Amino acid sequence: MKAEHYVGGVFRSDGPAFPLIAPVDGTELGAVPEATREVVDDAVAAARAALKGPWGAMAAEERAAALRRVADGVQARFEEFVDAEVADTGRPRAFAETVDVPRAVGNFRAYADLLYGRPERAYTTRVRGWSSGTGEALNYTVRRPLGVVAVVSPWNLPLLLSTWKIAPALACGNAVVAKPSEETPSTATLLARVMDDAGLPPGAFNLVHGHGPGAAGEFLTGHPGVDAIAFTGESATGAAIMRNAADHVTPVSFELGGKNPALVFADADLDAAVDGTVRSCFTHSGQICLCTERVYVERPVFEEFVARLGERARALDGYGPMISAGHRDKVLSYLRLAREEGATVVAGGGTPEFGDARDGGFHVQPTVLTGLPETARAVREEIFGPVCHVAPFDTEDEALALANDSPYGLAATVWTRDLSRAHRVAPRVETGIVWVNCWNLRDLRTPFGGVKASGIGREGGEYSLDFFSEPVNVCVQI
Ligand code: NAD
Ligand code: 6OD
Repeated sequence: MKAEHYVGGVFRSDGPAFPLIAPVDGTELGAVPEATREVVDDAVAAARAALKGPWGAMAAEERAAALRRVADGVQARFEEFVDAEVADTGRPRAFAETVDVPRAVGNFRAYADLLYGRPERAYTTRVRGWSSGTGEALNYTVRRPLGVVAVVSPWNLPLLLSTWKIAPALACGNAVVAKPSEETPSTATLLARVMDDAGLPPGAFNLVHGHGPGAAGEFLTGHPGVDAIAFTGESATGAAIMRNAADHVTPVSFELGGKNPALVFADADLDAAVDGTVRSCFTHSGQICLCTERVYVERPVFEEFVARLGERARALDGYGPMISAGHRDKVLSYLRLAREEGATVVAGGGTPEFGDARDGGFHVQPTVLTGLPETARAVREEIFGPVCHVAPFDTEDEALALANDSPYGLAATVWTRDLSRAHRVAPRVETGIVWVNCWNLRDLRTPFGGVKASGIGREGGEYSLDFFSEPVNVCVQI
């Protein structure tokens, strides 16, 4: 798969190239063009021109039809998308087949559905005598696109997370300039092909490749021609983008890092809690922002839970590599640190040996730690790998205090069979998402996002439309 920029309806690969490395075995997959400031300028200008042309004039129902053609186009090239995502990320093929690509199709369909039947999302409010002496007035609200939207996305769920923003941004009538992660450019390039085939007017969707700091990501998010930024990635990157965006007071929607807790109460269905925690800690080798890294278990079942989780972690195979050598080294550095800080390694703790080509890749063993104080860096900082720390608690209040003692607040999981406890505990966990007796069960209409250092704003269903459009009130005196 050859990565290319897509600017104003034209594919191009200008700019210096950098190598794309396969995380599964360290081999070179190809070269990626690094967008210069000029390429980014062209993309923003093309997006602006699209807003003034046929794309800007398109009715909402025509946009919905275009999104459906994009969904159909991704579906038609399903296997190519799966191949590209598997090559770039090293993830298991089944994951790309059941999550990444179907969800991308689902993202375009969900926002096409949301537009259908209410072309301009006009809510009409009739107000009588709303200001003394002025009499009766009719107020109604129309939704206007924000303009040029920059979508900057990470490597962990490349297609899913970029389309999660691109679809609603286009649905609302914005023009998009997307910059995928430098580690995972391939499905974005395929998506540009699909947009082209679907007949989106030139400039409605643009794609630039490249790195973040001092490069394409920074050029784009600091660009005076960008009207809004939708970003998913690390909290520190969010802070850098916010500083860059501040000069132009550009609005941001941020989905950032986490250090997600799971609370396992002694009354939980322990089989389900162990199964769920294996999934929540180790899916995609912990490289999903919603993955659990801190597990708190009520003391009567602590020993049994740790033993069972450790056994399951040791038996895991094929959850995929870390995205890069650099990220593998970062995860391993946390394992070293955890040992120095006094951790007991219940399972994993290093790199696996396969005896085949995968030994050239960036793998880390699924790892279960215990015995660290809550102040340990491995307990406080996001590792973003297949590593969890398990600690005991004695009371519900203590469990909540432990869960909430974090700079992050993205997602939590509560395992209990006590219905009252579930409803009592869930709203008190300081995260944007709380799952009860499940993990990562997603309905695309629900609000998605984090509190504290885990993000700003919510996406999903109407919440995305609220970010990607501007309500304008019209008041007519009768
Ligand atoms: P990252 O922040 O390093 O990079 C994300 C994107 O930002 C990439 O496209 C990168 O090129 C770009 N970027 C980097 N520095 C930039 C800068 N200064 N200006 C503009 N763009 C810049 O994140 P990552 O390593 O790709 O992804 C992993 C992180 O993302 C983890 O922290 C994870 O928790 C987080 N994440 C959060 C969510 C969520 O929904 N909250 C989802 C997925 C990932
Ligand atoms: O499922 C989603 O919509 C979503 N935004 C998932 C994010 C996962 C983070 O890695």
